[in-house]
Amino acid sequence: MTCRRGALIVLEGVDRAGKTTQCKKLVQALQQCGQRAEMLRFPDRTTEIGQLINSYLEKKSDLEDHTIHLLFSANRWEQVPLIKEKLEQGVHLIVDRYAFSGVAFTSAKPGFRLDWCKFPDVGLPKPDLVLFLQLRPTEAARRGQFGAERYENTDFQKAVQECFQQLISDRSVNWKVIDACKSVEDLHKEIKSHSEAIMDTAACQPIGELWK
Ligand code: ADP
Ligand code: FDM
Repeated sequence: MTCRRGALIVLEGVDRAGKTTQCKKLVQALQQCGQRAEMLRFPDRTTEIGQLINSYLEKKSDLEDHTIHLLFSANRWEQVPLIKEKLEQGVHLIVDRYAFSGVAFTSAKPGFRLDWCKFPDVGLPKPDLVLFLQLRPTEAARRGQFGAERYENTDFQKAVQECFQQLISDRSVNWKVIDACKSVEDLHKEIKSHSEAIMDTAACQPIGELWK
């Protein structure tokens, strides 16, 4: 078939929910089945904007809250030509965090409204599927201590979780909430099965525009 595009699949969730583990396993499994699949992650710390973000997250620099929000968004927009090109070539993109993390982490800060936070990301390539790995803070804590990066504290993470819940209630996005307490292998099977189903549906559809 000639028209088949790749699917844009995003994994979201609180810290230590298993996003990175599952993105890597999914890409590997798809490649082993002969599919073209690649992983992306946001923030992409390798670009010039990504380096500013990295320095902020590592607390080596301070940036005003609106400014860092817009930099996270710009860090996605700078990858849009590549994202579209890959999808059109039939490559499936498995993405570790996307605009939903952007909105949830900024709107968890005092004085930020959800709609203001969403606006810079309106029109980004719309994920065909967003898998939200749901994990209680007590379970997440068992997976190790927080590191030293910005945002890595329990109270802030709880506020982020509440903002994610608001985003999940938006039916314009194809959310699947997954219980992240399961074993790595069980989660992988579930995620692979949801992903394969959406790949067939997405294949002959145009790439959508997020929140438009
Ligand atoms: P995230 O990218 O969401 O922060 P990671 O994939 O980096 O999460 O995993 C965080 C930690 O939890 C790692 O030590 C990883 O080995 C462990 N982990 C990942 N998935 C599971 C799981 N399903 N059950 C138990 N531990 C897990
Ligand atoms: N984060 C991530 C944001 O605040 N906004 C965003 O747009 C994105 C993509 O950056 F604390 C936060 C979420 C997390 C940190 O951590 C990135 P990882 O470990 O690289 O996922």
